[in-house]
Amino acid sequence: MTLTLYGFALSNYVNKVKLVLLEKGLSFTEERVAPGHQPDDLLAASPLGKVPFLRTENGTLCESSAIVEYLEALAPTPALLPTDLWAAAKVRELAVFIDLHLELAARELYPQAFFGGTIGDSQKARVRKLLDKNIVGFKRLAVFSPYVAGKTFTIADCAAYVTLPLVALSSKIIYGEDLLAAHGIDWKGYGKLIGQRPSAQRVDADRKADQERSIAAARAKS
Ligand SMILES: N[C@@H](CCC(=O)N[C@@H](CS)C(=O)NCC(=O)O)C(=O)O
Repeated sequence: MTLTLYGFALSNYVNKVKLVLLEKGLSFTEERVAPGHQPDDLLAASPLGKVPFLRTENGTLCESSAIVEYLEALAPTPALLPTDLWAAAKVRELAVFIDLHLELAARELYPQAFFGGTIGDSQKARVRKLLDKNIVGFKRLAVFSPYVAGKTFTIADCAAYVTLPLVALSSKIIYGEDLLAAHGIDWKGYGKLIGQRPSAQRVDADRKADQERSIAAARAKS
């Protein structure tokens, strides 16, 4: 199966999928696509212009969670979901929770935290309330012993590893307080553990290289 991952190395959702591809030892190529600037043929693959999407011999697939599920079925070993049905459902529950209730809430802060924009005070207050509530909820579900869903590395770790630093960093920049740490989540310790994996090291190295390329390109323009 020929697999091509479309996106860019700064994207957390792209990196979630890339972690799965790397963990499974699947061979794949990457095509850089900047978000929101897609010609019609790419919009056919990802109708909202979002990344990632995956091209396979069967066609294209968007939405990182659908891609992850497809890859798990395509290459069942090493397994990133438990074989027990219920245990697998609990891992999926946590992975969805991370995307919907941590990442999507924190995402509202990114324009000001990372991209030089501004967001209003009422938005900041609303997101703060939501994050406080959702992080407490996340703490109830997450296990961290040592992996986010329990004893084994799973798709929930692929979501957590790319999301937790963004929640921590964006809240620190906007509110002056890392809300994950404030709620007692040792995301740095967890990040160190996952960061030892070759898959995570590759994702981190690619992200840094992409960041440096963007900075150099912006400098060259000015
Ligand atoms: N639910 C989507 C979210 C993907 C997403 O939001 N990707 C961002 C990059 S991290 C993007 O493409 N944003 C551009 C846009 O929304 O126009 C997924 O899981 O794949």
